[in-house]
Amino acid sequence: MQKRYKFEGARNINYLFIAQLILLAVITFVSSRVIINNALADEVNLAEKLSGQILINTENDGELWYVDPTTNKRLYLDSADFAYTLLRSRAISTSAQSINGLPMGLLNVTDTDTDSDGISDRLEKIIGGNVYSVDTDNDGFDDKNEVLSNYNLNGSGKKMLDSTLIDSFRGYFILNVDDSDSVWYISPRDSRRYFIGGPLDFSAVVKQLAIGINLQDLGEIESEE
Ligand SMILES: [Ca+2]
Ligand SMILES: [Ca+2]
Ligand SMILES: [Ca+2]
Repeated sequence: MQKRYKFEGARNINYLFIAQLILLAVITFVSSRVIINNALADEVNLAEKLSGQILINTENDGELWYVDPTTNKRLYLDSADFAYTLLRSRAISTSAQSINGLPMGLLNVTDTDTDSDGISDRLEKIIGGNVYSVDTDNDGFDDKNEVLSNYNLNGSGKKMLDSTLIDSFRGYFILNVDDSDSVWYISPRDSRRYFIGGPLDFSAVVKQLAIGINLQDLGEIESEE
């Protein structure tokens, strides 16, 4: 009888030990899944946070990246020329009316500005400004102030902004379907549209609106390709 009890006791201990091992394995598995899921969530969060932004790698010769807002993956931009061609080819075509419903920002571009009102001739021609007058509609408010305050620079009244459109275009490059020279970048930093008529304008966007990022954070955003 004693032997039998000993045997049963040993068997009980074995069962207990095996149960503990299984529990440990389960806990390890579950906790590692939690860690992995948290890491994945961080990646998603950073990619989402930087969606539509232009990034400068602060640790690798200022490499440029764009986080495509459709995929939240990063795209390598080899040069301003390359970036302009690539991002223009990806631009969403939309109407002039839609573009008009987005607030406008101005880039510091060294370019011909005949009337020195702070808006280049190229841009004035796109937005209906007079390149020979600092106050196109002669209402006492200069063109630059009207543009930055969302007033009509060539007529009375304030522009009607469309917050739904601003939300849906934030971070994208858009193209006026009726005017192939009218390409705009909607910066997620200030939700304003910036005229991108060529590589020069893209370089100005980088200087004014790009965000510095280190290698580690960059590695958390999935790369396209
Ligand atoms: Ca001007
Ligand atoms: Ca003007
Ligand atoms: Ca005016």
